[in-house]
Amino acid sequence: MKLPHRWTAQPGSLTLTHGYRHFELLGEQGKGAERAARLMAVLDPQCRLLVPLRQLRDQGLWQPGWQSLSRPAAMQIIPAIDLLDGHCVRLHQGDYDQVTRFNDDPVAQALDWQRQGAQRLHLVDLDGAKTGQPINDQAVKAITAALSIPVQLGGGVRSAERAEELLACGLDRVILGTVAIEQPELVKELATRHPGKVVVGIDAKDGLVATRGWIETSTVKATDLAQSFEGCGVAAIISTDIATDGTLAGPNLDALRAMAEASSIPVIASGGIGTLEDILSLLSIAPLGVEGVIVGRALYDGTVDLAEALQAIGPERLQDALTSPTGSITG
Ligand code: AMZ
Repeated sequence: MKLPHRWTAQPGSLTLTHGYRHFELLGEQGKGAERAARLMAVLDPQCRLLVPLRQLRDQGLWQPGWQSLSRPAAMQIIPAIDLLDGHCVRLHQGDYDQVTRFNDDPVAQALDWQRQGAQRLHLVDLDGAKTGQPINDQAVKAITAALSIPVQLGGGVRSAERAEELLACGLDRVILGTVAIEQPELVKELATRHPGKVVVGIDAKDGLVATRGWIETSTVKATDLAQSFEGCGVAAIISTDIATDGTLAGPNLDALRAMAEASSIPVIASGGIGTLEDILSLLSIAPLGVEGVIVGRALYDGTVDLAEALQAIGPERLQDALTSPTGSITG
């Protein structure tokens, strides 16, 4: 019997888990099979606990301190390249009329961030997001071929054929935004066919989901959309707060906390990072399942140094956050 390590506590158990929602259990040497059988009896198919943690504790199946001690997940810092007509740009709050052009050589830019230690690259085809057409494919494919780190792409991925074409070209993950709201079944099918490869991009304006280059806003709550993909194999949710995107004003921690609480799918924070302190502030919600952060303008402007940030957010720092929760985690 293969027992997963990752667990999600029921909301009612949060006081018992000191606010931890997502955590890992360690086996006890020599008692793996017996423990697994007892644990399987209190889990649903998505590995959610069906009973309060108190009951597990009373049965000797869980105790504070078991969580994530062997394999702390790292908070990934993911540099972003937004492509508009083949150039590296940043928009202010996603507004196509407020463009800053930073580099005309996207491959050189991508290689530079890989050289500085990035473990993953986030690409956005802004023309694709607006028009649904793959306008920046030449740059996307050249970057994917040049880099050795995994590359993910969002913007204009609106069909299974397009998603699969990109994965076949070597993209590690495809990000689906507009179709997540317009054709959720497509996302679920793709996530089932390509485990670990499908990410949902949820871009929110005042908590409501925006689509098509953020030109349209829906009446769907971002947290409801996140919840609707629970248990269907989506690798992560990229949660973007449009009001802070491209502003360097700091992340919207409340919105991110709500997104992390809405489902057990890992959340990648996007929008508003301006300083190293902004990145470190996310550690307070890392135990809720926030596993990465996308950084764009701050890297181009030099207000965040990628190598320094990667160093600062190393596993030891994260371990501190996981083992010493603060009041802000439990809210
Ligand atoms: O900045 C924008 N206006 C913008 C942007 N960065 N509009 C869309 N996007 C990104 C989303 C997501 O990664 O954050 O494009 C992707 C979604 O594209 P689509 O085509 O699936 O809705």
